[in-house]
Amino acid sequence: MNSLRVQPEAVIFDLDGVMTDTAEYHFLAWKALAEDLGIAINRAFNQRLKGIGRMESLELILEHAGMAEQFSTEEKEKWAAKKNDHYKKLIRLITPRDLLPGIEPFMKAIKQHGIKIGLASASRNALSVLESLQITAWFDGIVDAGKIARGKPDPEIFLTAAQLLSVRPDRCVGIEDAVSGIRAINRAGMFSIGVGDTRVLHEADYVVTSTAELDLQDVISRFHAWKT
Ligand code: B16
Ligand code: MG
Repeated sequence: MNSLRVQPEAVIFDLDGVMTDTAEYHFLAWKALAEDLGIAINRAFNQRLKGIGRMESLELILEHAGMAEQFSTEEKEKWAAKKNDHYKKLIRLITPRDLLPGIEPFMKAIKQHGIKIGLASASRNALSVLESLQITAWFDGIVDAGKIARGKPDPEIFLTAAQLLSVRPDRCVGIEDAVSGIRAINRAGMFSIGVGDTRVLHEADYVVTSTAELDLQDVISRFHAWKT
């Protein structure tokens, strides 16, 4: 029976919040920067920053406080660089033990099935994070966020990953913790898996509350059902 199942040919991962909890470090760094600017942000607001690029995140924080017009582009770049310096200090603490639960066995199973693995992270720090986690070699294709013109929810980053892997988008599974990321996967015509709160990620084809629930056989069955 199994051989009749339509199997995905690639699984494309988001990084922050899916493979490791850098989403928390991004939050802490933005929260500190926002405090410097006299702005309070909480975890609920942070949901809107997940998956969104650095400058866009700063714009959202300033808009949230009605301060969008107060700074020049130069000043905004300075604030964004300050956040990034803080974030880079926090990610120095990352070790292989910071891989989220279940990710390692899930990736090993994907490899054993001859399915390709891609990375579609909006982060320009993605390579350092992968190095710290010691998982760079697991990937068959890593998108360079610096070369992506339109951020999530635009599908560009996921479509670029599929192209790098030479796999048709409708043969790919995308995994994301952000609403913007799920929308990008859906718009790319891929099967979307959300990691997090079902109420927040309800646009995903399938949602797990934790990466520990990711099971390749289950993903293959759901992908098959989605395709047929
Ligand atoms: P950086 P992902 C995204 O990574 C984060 O979710 C988002 O919070 C961050 O602002 C963005 O990367 C840019 O990151 O400032 O390091 O370039 O979730 O797409 O892996
Ligand atoms: Mg993410």
